Amino acid sequence: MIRITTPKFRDRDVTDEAVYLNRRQLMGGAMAGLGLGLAGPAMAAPSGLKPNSFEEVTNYNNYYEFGTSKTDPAKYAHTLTTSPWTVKIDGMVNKPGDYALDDILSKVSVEERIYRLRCVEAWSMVIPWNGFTLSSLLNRAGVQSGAKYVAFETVARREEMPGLRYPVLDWPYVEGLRLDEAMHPLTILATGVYGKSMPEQNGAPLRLVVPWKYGFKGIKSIVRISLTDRQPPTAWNKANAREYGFYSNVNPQVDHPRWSQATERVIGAGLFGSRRETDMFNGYGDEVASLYAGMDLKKNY
Ligand SMILES: Nc1nc2c(c(=O)[nH]1)N[C@H]1C(S)=C(S)[C@@H](COP(=O)(O)O)O[C@H]1N2
Ligand SMILES: [Mo]
Repeated sequence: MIRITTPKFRDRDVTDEAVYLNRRQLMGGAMAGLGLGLAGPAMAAPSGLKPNSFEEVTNYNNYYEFGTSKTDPAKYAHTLTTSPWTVKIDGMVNKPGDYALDDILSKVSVEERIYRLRCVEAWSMVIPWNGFTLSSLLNRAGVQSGAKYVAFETVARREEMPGLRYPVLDWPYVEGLRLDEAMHPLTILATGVYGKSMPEQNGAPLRLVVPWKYGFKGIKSIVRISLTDRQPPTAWNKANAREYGFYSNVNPQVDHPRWSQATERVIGAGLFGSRRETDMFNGYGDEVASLYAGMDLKKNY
């Protein structure tokens, strides 16, 4: 189900994880009894997902600005100053400018979206995000008719991000989507997990989530969103174009040059984890396959 919360649903409303799961079950039962559900986009595709624990979601991360090990972000990302926060929206929009995060949040509705996250490294989780559709923000900024792509940029602060000392990637981290991908109702800007404001290690205060693409498309701690008519450069593609394409749709039939993408390790499933078969478009094919009709997905990886 989609649980609509107000944009101000922050720390003071913290729900303990056990209570939260319990309440979800109760709501699920109530909704089923009323014959509701399966209407909104969040209910479509993989249903009945059991979220990973808050512990797993916040202690096994990729955020290279804070180090390259999975436990570095939880250790170091708390040094990031996330308030005040502004997002520059520029390029081919009618209302360019510096948008304060509070102002952005005051005009959108924050919902819960429980999505699979499939990392290109062949592991996966299920994460209960809180967020709002990227389309709602882009519509507010007024996308001009010639715009074809959306470019995103992560904050880059050497004083606060120890990983910037190492040239692992060409900082700042940048990402991009085609405009129709950006406007798709499954594409969200996330402001939290488990009903709590976004932990720094997960990309506070605002990060992208595109559930049918590999996790690295979900750029964290966004400070700039630009509308453009040219396909924008992306951080991992610049680092290794053969291994990481612009589209990066989850696809079990297109292997990474160094490993298979046919299966994935499920984080937290048993002592040694377990494997599941990877789904085309990460299980969201009914919603998004039409975006790629006629495209050769082996070439456009
Ligand atoms: N700025 C930035 N965004 C990033 C990354 C990063 O290193 N820097 N890592 C990406 C990768 S590889 C993944 S799998 C997801 C992980 O998100 P999570 O830690 O919230 O699960 O964030 C993505 N966003
Ligand atoms: Mo990833």
